[in-house]
Parts: sequence; structure tokens; C-alpha cells
Amino acid sequence: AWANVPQGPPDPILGVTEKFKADPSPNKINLGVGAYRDGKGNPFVLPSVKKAEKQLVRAGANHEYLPITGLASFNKLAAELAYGKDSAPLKEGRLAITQSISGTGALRIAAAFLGRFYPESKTIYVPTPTWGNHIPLAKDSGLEVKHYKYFDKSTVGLDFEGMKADIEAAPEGSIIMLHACAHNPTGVDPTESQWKELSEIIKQKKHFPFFDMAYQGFASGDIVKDAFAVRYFVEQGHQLLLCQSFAKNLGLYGERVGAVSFVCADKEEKARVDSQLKIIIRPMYSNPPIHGARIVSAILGDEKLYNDWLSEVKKMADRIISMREKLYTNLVKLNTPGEWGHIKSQIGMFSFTGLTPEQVDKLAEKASIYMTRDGRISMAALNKKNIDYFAKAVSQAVKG
Ligand code: PLP
Ligand code: TYF
Repeated sequence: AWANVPQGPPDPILGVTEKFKADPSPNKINLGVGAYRDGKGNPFVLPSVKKAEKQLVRAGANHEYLPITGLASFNKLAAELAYGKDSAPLKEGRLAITQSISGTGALRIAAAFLGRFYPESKTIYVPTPTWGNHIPLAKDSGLEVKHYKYFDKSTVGLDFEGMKADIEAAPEGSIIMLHACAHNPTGVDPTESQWKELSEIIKQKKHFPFFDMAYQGFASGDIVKDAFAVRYFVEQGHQLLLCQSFAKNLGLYGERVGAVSFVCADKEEKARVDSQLKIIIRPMYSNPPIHGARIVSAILGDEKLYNDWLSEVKKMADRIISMREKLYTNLVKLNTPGEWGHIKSQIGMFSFTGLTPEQVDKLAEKASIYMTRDGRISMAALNKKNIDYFAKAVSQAVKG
């Protein structure tokens, strides 16, 4: 039956892990996938998550189905975390929200909803570059994908003029996808004043802002600061949509906990959006998994656990920031040709090193160091034990 099915390429990010696993070297490092590692290079289960899980076991939680839109307490707390408790759409009961299968599931529901109901446009503009999965998931949901300028290779920073010009040039009512914080893969974010300008342009052009927030807390260690763009746009009256993931900030990768929410004009509009979200979700997966949502709900809904969690996110963010400083210092000490300030100034899980695909290949071959071919590294994979080895190998690769 499948004689004509062509062989497809592996996922460019998850494929790196496959190559890493096959390498026997004891020095090997996997900087491919964005998953936090502790100071010893191990996956990290947050202490607040462990406590919440113990509570769930003690309470003898059952395994019944959730409603189509998920756990109600989770949805409320996820919305409060992102928008703030005092946010107008929450207080006025006009936020439509559903639990989702992590951030990817949120994006998929959002794109399907836009494909079905957004009347102005079927074109979504994503930054160049963007998280690789954005493009196929938008296309598979019936949207056409176009790009706006984002990253400037020459400055290793934001091409703000290019970004503004492209968003301004997009036909009125276009869908504009924005990374809320800790842009993946570049680690380059707009400043608060740049976000204000973007809000104004998007408002004037009647574009639809589509926020992807996969790293709240992870960017700065401060969940309020990381939500600045989303909250500012809401204050400015944008009827945006927001995709949230709890994979990174709670370390719940495989539990697949996320949410997608739509700021609506009023309660009546919210009720109609809610009804259609259910109709989209039902034939996709019927209802979401329960365990991770219960963990998030237990943590966000308990003052003590919530405060524990805040300090744990901050600790993760701070460890990443300290690795940035150490990597920068090492590269400079080794007289590595080039300017490396971006390693320190970039934000979040990743650094976009500027290494060329050839240098990336050489690092894999010569030093058993694995990363995506765009030169992106997951900073969390670095620690006190491997950072000197890594910096030396990079320095050598750059020197040629
Ligand atoms: N969006 C961005 C920008 C990401 O980097 C990721 C990856 O973590 C996601 C969404 C969704 O990830 P997940 O489906 O694991 O929540
Ligand atoms: O960019 C990353 O590494 C994370 C994790 O298909 C990820 O966002 C990568 C690829 C993928 C799913 C998650």
C-alpha cells in the first residue's frame, strides 16, 4: 500500500539527538534540543513539581476524562499567569481559553481556528528565522506562511527597521506571529519600547497579533517581565491570541501541558469562540491529558508552592545566564576571532552563535559536539564540567 510514500527528512532539531546518541565519545555534548539540564547535565524535575505530585498521589486522584477544554482550575490559573490577575479580559469574563497538548498543540488549535474563522486573511507572517515547527503547523492548518525580517546577521541582533517595514507592508488584517519572549532560535527580543512601536503599527494596520509564549519565566527569571509584550498589547486593546507552554518553565516537557486563549470583545463573543474551540478539538484528540494540568494547577493555585516555583524558575534562568558569561569569557580569553558579546546579550534557552554550517559539522566530527546546523545552541546543556571543553572546541573551529 505504501510503495509510493517517499522517505521524509528527520526533524532538524530532534534529529540532532539521534546523532548524539549514536556517538560513543565520553566527551560528547548535545546542544540541540531546548530542554533544561541541571549543573551536572541531568534532566531537572523541579522540587515544586515533586511536591505537587506527592500531593496528587496522597489525594488518590482518579483518571477520569477531562472536559474537551481541559481542567477548569488549570485554565483559570494559566490565564492569570500570562495576563495578570487584574487583566481586563479576565475580569470581564471575555477570555476564551482551552487547555492544549503543550505549546505545539496550542499553536495547532490556534492555527486551525484562524484557518476556519478569521475572515480578513489566511496569511500568517512569521519571523525569519523562527522555530522550525511554526511553518509546517501553520501550513497543515490551511494558512499560507510569509515572513518578516527579524534577525540581522551583521549585527547578530534585531533588524528592527526591517521588521517594522515588513509588518507595515503586509496587507491590512494579516496574522502576525510574535514570540512573546526568548525568541527561538535567535535569543534576540525586541525591547519594551520596540514592543510599543510594534503594537502601534499592528493596530494601525488592523493586523491580528498571534503570540507564542513558550518561555515565560525562562527569559529573565521574572514571569511578569517576560509577559510584558502580551500584557501591553492587551492593555492597548488588541484582541490577540496567546499560546502557552508549561514544558520549559515547569520542566513538564513530556506531560504536554499548554493553553491557548483568545481575547474576545465581550462575554457573548467568548461563548461563541469557546463553542468552536470544542468543535475543533473534539475530532483531533477529544480531550487533553490530566496529570500535567493537575500539577500546574496545584502549583499555581497554592501560595507556598507558587513562590517555590518562582524561585526555581529564577534559578534555572540564572544558571543559563551564568553559562553565557562563562562562555563569553572563555571565548575571549582564547582569542577567538570575532565579536562574542551576543552570547551574553541574547535571552532565554538558546544562543545563536553565528557558527557556520561547516563549523557545526566540524564540531560534531572532531569534538562530538552536536547542535543544529543554524549554529543554535541550547545554553542549558552547558555546565562547569563541559564548558571549557566546549569553548576550546568552538575557538578551534572558528580559527579553522
Ligand atoms: N514555540 C516555541 C517558540 C518553542 O520553542 C517551542 C518548543 O519548546 C514550542 C512552541 C512548543 O513546545 P511544546 O509543544 O513542547 O510546548
Ligand atoms: O526548539 C527546541 O529545541 C524546543 C524543543 O519538534 C522542540 O522547542 C524541538 C523540536 C520539536 C519539538 C520541541
